[in-house]
Amino acid sequence: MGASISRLVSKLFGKKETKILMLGLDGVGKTTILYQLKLKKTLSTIQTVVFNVDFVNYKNIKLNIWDVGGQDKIRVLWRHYYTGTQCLVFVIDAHDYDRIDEASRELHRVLADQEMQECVLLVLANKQDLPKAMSPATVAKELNLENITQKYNVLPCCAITGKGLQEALYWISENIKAAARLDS
Ligand SMILES: Nc1nc2c(ncn2[C@@H]2O[C@H](COP(=O)(O)OP(=O)(O)OP(=O)(O)O)[C@@H](O)[C@H]2O)c(=O)[nH]1
Ligand SMILES: [Mg+2]
Repeated sequence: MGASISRLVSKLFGKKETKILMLGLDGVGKTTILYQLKLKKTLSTIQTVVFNVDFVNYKNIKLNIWDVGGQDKIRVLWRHYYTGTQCLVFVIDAHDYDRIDEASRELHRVLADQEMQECVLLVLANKQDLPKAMSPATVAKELNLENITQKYNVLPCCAITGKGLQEALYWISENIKAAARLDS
């Protein structure tokens, strides 16, 4: 009885805890996005060797964001972070035409894992400030997203200025809520 009342109270008034996993190739801007979301400013970054984790409060949701390093050699470690992920944020450098196929392969490898079948996917087409940056539609096509089973969206952003990141938080919060409603 006590436990169910406390569950009800936290459902009504408490912040929902969520796990957001942010992946992507090295240098695409994951850590810059995390700092921008958390501190609302651009900090200089160094390559992430393992991971950073921080939380952002958005509406009544506490988003625990895991930013895992994307260098080639450490991508094998990504799978250790899958458990409990409700939203995968996959970051793309939208002006890097040379590595979009590599990004697509890595993304599909992650999405095929058993532990990632229930999450939603938000692709961030970052670095929109750079010339000839790919649009979200082009990124969706290059990543071959049409046949994936996870619910997804592709949004443009610029981590340096923060443009597009509020829209990203909004989409995450709405779609994690929808997934939670389906679960209950
Ligand atoms: N022009 C531009 N540069 C950006 C943007 N976002 C990030 N960068 C730059 O891209 C470089 C790499 O950014 P990081 O945030 O360290 O990249 P990362 O994805 O965390 O890389 P790893 O930790 O190696 O996986 C830095 O020099 C950032 O300043 C952006 O929107 N526009
Ligand atoms: Mg990093």
